[in-house]
Amino acid sequence: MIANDTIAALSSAPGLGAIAIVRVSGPDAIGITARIFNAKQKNLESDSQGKWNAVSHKAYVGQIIEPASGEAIDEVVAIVYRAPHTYTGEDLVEINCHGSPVVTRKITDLLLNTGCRLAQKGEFTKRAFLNGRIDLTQAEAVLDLLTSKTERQSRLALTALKGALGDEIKLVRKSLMQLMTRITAGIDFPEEVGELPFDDIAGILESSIEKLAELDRTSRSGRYLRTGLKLAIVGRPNAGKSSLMNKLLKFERAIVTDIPGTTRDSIEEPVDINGLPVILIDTAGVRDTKDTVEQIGIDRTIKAIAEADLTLLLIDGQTGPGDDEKEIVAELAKRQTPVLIALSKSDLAPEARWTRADIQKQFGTSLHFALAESADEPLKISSTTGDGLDSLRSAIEIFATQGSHLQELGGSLNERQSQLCKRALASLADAQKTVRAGLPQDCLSTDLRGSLDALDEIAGDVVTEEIITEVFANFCIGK
Ligand SMILES: Nc1nc2c(ncn2[C@@H]2O[C@H](COP(=O)(O)OP(=O)(O)OP(=O)(O)O)[C@@H](O)[C@H]2O)c(=O)[nH]1
Ligand SMILES: [Mg+2]
Repeated sequence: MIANDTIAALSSAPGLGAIAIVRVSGPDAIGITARIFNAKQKNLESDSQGKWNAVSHKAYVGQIIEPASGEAIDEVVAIVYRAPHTYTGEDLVEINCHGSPVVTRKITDLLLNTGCRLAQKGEFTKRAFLNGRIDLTQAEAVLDLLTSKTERQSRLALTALKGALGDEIKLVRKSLMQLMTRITAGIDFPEEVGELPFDDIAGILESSIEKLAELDRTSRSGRYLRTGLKLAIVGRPNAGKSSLMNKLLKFERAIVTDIPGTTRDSIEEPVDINGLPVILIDTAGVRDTKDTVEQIGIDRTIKAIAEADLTLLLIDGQTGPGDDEKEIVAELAKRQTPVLIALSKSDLAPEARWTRADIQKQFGTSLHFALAESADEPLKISSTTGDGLDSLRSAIEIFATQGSHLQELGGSLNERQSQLCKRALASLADAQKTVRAGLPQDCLSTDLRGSLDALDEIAGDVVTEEIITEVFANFCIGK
């Protein structure tokens, strides 16, 4: 795509800063900048008509000048990038000016009055995509990187930005494309090429399904990484829930007393747990009560369980599980919210040893445990000494990432990508049925085409204007 207009916008954060960057991109980016920029070396690099022959990837020191009045606006450094090796794939100039909102507005206004149009949200990145500099997964990774709140998020976004996620999809796409070509050749030239054995087809379908299913499993972790994992701490009154919340937050957010029923309302706070954005929810302890206010709090605990991605059932290590936990365990069993169990106050009860099996037996219910049995030793924690909190953080991390190697898989699928991945998987499952039923091989082409189309849409090889608009709508102006 060659855009015929040149866009400009402030690309650094709005507001006061030491420096700011105004970006200009498009066919006339250098010409327009030249009209408002008086570079110290500019004259040396002008042709006979006075046109600025700026050298690519070079920084020019100079002044921004209001053309009408000749008034100097700011002392800046303009970096020129010539197409095609630029962020957008077009001629691009980055004007590094002083970070005053007055200066940046003035420079942007000058550019807009000299032939630029104000860039739309994400338009620089959109142009990079349309010019084939990046695929759609990389464009989405740009947004993920910009909005990342933890180190883990930004590392993962950077991996996808380098194109690793798109490459994984392209590998599957390539083998399915080869399969389709081979099947077609076999049908068109039965004598020369011959039909591909069904076992070979089944093998390729199976490995493609396996890979796509593995990638799709990353989407749940991706959601936790992008929007945060909701973790509700639940248990009977006085189990130590609020103390744990405060310890994880490293500040005294919730009231702690030795009076059972201290916490009345659910309290939510964000916290970084091993690089994961987690929304901690401290809840009112559940028990039979005639106190109206306490009962409202308990109703809110039940609601928190329903909304949580993960619950931590905290059992007082001094007493172990008992009748007091009955109601809450029943609720957890009913909701099937993933559960981690921890025994609290290990400083007072170092010998506590209840396992998940003991708890299942005691209550005769089957809970939906967050981790596999092997990874789920009974956690013993103390909010007083901090013992066991690292193990608790690891357990939360293992649950959120499902132990999957998101880095190696190139990132995690977002909602859009996951839906397309599921569509590709459904088409491949249909193809498998066709193979198993021993139907003629030409029956496979519709299903293979269906999965290829879905995969193409993930990387953006084939997308509608509507999808592009939707992807870039979440960006900010200047990116
Ligand atoms: N020694 C020791 N005491 C603890 C620990 N955790 C909590 N406590 C004490 O246990 C009592 C209850 O703690 P909270 O954190 O308020 O318990 P809770 O589960 O929030 O109770 P409710 O809000 O009533 O449901 C307080 O006296 C805490 O100081 C711990 O790890 N070790
Ligand atoms: Mg409390």
